[in-house]
Amino acid sequence: MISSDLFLQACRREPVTQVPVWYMRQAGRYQPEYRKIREKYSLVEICQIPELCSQVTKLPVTQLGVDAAILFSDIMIPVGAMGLDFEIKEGVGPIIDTPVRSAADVERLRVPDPEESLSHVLETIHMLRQDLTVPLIGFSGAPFTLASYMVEGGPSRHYVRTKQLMAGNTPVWNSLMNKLAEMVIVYMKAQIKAGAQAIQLFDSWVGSLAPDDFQTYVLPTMKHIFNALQETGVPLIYFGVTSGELLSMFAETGANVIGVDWRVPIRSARHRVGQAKALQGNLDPVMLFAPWPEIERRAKSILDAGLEENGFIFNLGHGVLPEVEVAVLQRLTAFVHEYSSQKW
Ligand code: 1CP
Repeated sequence: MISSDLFLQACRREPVTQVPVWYMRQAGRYQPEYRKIREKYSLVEICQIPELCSQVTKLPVTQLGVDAAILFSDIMIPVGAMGLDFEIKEGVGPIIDTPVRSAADVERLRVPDPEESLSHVLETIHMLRQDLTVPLIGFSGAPFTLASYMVEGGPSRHYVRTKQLMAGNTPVWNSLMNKLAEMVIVYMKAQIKAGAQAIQLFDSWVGSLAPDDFQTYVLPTMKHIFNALQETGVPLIYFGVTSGELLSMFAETGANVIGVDWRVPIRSARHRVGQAKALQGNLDPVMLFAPWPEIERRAKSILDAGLEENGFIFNLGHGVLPEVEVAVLQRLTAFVHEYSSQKW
């Protein structure tokens, strides 16, 4: 089958005939079909059954007409393969009963061999590449965000224990970051080898750090990861929420595409990351509950700024919320395509 390359072209900052669009969390609870599957299977079960997982991954591609598919999985899946048990609690998120807090806890974590302990993920990717007509994005959580769940034991508001470990016991923090970096590198290389055509690293909560702390405790790890993945040749995307003040350092990591949340206007983001990177974003996901003319006005303004340079991918500033109507995302996708192709 012929695959539409709009998304990959935009990642490489090549000229495109219309702006590609996909949505973070484009497979999920806002879809009646997904909710129906979830009546029978847990999130982790869906991830473990390649037929089901590829069906869920493809759902938004046909339903919304987006230009990329993102593997359906969760950032916690490889954490389980590192030997740390977790559960996804309804309405809460990932919960870990035995958090990582000491040198011995870090020592116990294994860097998994994805071909062995994550083979279901790789098989799903193989299956998806057989019949997808758009590029497939693989992903992983980035070390800081993964560490936040591992150290706190679940979602957190202030990341007290995470920051305590980081600033108060830096050698243990560094060994945790190193171990997570090795996991991310082997896992992403395995996903790419299986067929993933781009990679996004979700560092959702790294924006909780002051810029100096990001620079000291996270940036070297991110540079190491992106440097190791460069040789694969696939576009590498780095995304974090509330990361406005970190964007210039995001650009130093070696990522090719920077995901921007809604708090930073696209023109300012371009200024901060420079001309060499593509940008992805950044409609406030809560604005999908606004009346259509308001959504359209905001999408237009994002596109007007995005289209000023090559290398723009339309997305939300964070994931789709479960209460969003399918019809709104369908209309938005069509609008982005139509408006940006007229501009061209
Ligand atoms: O079964 C369910 O519907 C529960 C909700 C849910 C879903 C749909 C969870 C639990 N994970 C997922 C799938 C998921 N997770 C995807 C799907 C692929 C797609 O985009 O279509 C992705 C990319 C993730 C990645 C993920 N998980 C992130 C990074 C992206 C982001 O939204 O910031 C994070 C932080 C998680 C942790 C997590 N897993 C689940 C929840 C509810 C959370 C967030 C908890 C918290 O607020 O800390």
